[in-house]
Amino acid sequence: QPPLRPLVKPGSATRPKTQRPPLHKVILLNDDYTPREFVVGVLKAVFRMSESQAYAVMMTAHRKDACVVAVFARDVAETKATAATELGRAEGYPLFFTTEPEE
Ligand code: TYC
Repeated sequence: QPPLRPLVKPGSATRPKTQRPPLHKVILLNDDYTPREFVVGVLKAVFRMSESQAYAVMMTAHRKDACVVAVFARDVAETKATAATELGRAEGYPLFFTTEPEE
């Protein structure tokens, strides 16, 4: 007689799917006043982007009015968006970052 083999892979029937927190996008909005180089500096400082990454994101926001910067857990997205917006505000610029849930 062949050995009896389990019908169900051990563990697979009862193991719950891992829950991941929903991600939130940080979105950079264009404005007419904040200098391009300042936007690039904020992206580098707050989002740890390289000069070329930051320049590309800044130019996309400039040309299309908005650009997704990155996605994070909600609290991280909100903290970074606020910190980046505050850097502009401290210099009197209307630079604005917002957040929205991903899909
Ligand atoms: N539009 C600004 C200018 O021409 C530069 C800028 C780009 C500002 C992107 C904000 O999200 C922004 N000085």
